[in-house]
Amino acid sequence: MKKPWNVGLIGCGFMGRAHSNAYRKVGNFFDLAHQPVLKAACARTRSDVTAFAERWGYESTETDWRRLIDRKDIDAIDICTPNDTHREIALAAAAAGKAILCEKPLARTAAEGADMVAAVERHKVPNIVWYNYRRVPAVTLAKQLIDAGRLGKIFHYRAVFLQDWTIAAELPQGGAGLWRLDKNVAGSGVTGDLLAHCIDTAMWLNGGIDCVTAMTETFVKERKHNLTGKVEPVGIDDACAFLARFGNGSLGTFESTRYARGHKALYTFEINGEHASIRWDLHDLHRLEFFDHKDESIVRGWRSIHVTDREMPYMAHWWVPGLQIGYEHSFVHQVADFLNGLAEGRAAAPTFREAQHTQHVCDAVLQSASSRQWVDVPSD
Ligand code: SOE
Repeated sequence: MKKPWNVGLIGCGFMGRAHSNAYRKVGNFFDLAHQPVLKAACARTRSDVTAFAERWGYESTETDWRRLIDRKDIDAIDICTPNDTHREIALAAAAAGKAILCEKPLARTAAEGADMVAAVERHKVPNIVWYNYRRVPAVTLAKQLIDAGRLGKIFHYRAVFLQDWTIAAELPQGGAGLWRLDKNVAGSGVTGDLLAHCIDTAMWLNGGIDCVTAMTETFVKERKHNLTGKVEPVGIDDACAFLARFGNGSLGTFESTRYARGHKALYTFEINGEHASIRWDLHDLHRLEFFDHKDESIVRGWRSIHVTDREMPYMAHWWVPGLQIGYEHSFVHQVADFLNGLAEGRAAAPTFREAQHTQHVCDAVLQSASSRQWVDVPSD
């Protein structure tokens, strides 16, 4: 008999849907000691949360997240709200002894993140941040190949995350759906939203980043604010490119923008090592490209590995070899790993403390862009 694990989800937007889908599916595909129960959904607007709860099968609703956290029948709080609320909700949830699953980025700044790390560690509550791309099977396979030494010494790490949805100058900032353009709410633009993913994956695959030098640009300087109705300065970075030095001696280049016409979510990375190289592309997420210099020269070349065999990460839980899975499955994998960790009394990555390293890199990137200097990344 599985143990019920009661989830209280706060925020009913895009990520609320992605996480709810994962809670619903995970028990069908993974053998777990716990079964997620969609106990309560919470959002400020009664009609929104009622419709969301009906669609996804939540047993009850709340419109005040503090009431949700006070409830004795909730084991875990899932934070899917805009970034400016993460710290306050996490601190209250930790004090109430709830497990916490927090949407990325952990916080707007490393200072906020530090309070969150301190709270979950003080109250000893299980915690994780939803950096979901780690759990795309092809990305996890890249990690296994690197850890097995197949690339040898790593020289280069190259990542981009390109979008084009904010090019129109008439697009307002702020409010539902557009809070990512409001610096007070989001904390930053592409750095915290998109590069945070690239940084998390990069440090997981290639180790810590020592220092960075960055440039940012805000192409549209003023936008109407949806909440005030006034035209206000835009504070976020629309685009950011930075160079990084990793602790292992390799060089990193990172670029992100919401102004790359034609790209909706092109996240790619390439890693070049002494013996081999690896390349991955979110638009073809079930494939890992691999070049091995040890291959015989007459057949040497980039191979495109279709990551669907049972021996490949997570794939034994899904269909038969050759049939691929997609974006939403990375969230299912995260819940499975988190619950396995819970059952075995160990943390699943990235914990708040691990995700705080990404906050430090983001802060250093933004600091470097404004000072035009190389900035060292704090190590804790
Ligand atoms: C932004 O458009 C966004 O939805 C990010 O917030 C997500 O984290 C990313 O995975 C896709 O793009």
